[in-house]
Amino acid sequence: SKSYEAIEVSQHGKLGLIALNRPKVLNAINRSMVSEILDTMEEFEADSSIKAIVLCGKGRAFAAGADIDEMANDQTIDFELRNQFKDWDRLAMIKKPIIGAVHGFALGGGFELALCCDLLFAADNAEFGFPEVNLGVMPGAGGTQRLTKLVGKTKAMEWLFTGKRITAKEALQHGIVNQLISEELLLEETIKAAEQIANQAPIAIRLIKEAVLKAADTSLNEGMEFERKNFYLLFSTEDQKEGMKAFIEKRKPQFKGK
Ligand code: CO8
Repeated sequence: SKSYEAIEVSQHGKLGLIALNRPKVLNAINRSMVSEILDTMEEFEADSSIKAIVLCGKGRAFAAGADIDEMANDQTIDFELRNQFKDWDRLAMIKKPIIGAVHGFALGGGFELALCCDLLFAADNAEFGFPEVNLGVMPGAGGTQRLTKLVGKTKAMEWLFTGKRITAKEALQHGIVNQLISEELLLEETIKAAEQIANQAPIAIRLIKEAVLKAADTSLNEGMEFERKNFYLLFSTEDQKEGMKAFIEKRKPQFKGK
């Protein structure tokens, strides 16, 4: 298997697992970490044995943000020439479901990465936040947009202006996370939930993800048209025939992802 600098990669049945792995710096996200994550996700995307992706952090945090050491001396034009966020755009193109498991800190770029997950499970000790303002900057990988779409202007503005941390409980109340789990059980329970999704009809899951993400980006009418086309499209899958036949025959469906 390949070796990585900043992540650990494994396969668990139908799941592809990515663990952020710079525990000494609380998984501070440097540029090579982002490109390793995306290279791996694209490999998972191309691997038909993998149906869902789990993202977690090693050590005591999910990720405490972008690597400040790497970024401290950057100039405006460095970002422009490097096209710094192209890997984050690749992340938005991943069609398989991404399930995040957050424990400890998910700050700055770490929070942005968490917000890119389709489902998010959090340990009771998870803390989210955008402390960029304390560094004289602001989020750059979607934070102002995704947080605002998710929780609305009022809380987004407050959290982004103050940099204050959002507790796991608050994150649950505001719909940032799906469920809280004790830290010891977090990964195990996240894997169980991901396995359930991995056992659903893969093309249905894929088109659901696409349609839900579309909702954040489009008017209701356009979104409905998009949904409808995806709904029609599923009737050319074998899994639709199998799913409905199994219901009628009162048995469990055997989905093939075709
Ligand atoms: N970058 C680099 N190193 C870090 C980072 C980071 N973001 N966070 C923690 N570390 C390092 C610390 O420097 C420390 O290293 P060392 O042991 O060598 O001194 C080690 O990790 C452990 O951290 P602490 O000793 O500070 O641990 P504490 O438990 O005392 O504190 C905190 C934990 C509160 C999380 C604290 O480490 C902290 O405030 N970290 C910085 C948080 C932050 O400001 N994050 C936002 C960064 S800016 C950002 O994310 C912009 C996003 C833009 C786009 C995204 C691109 C990826």
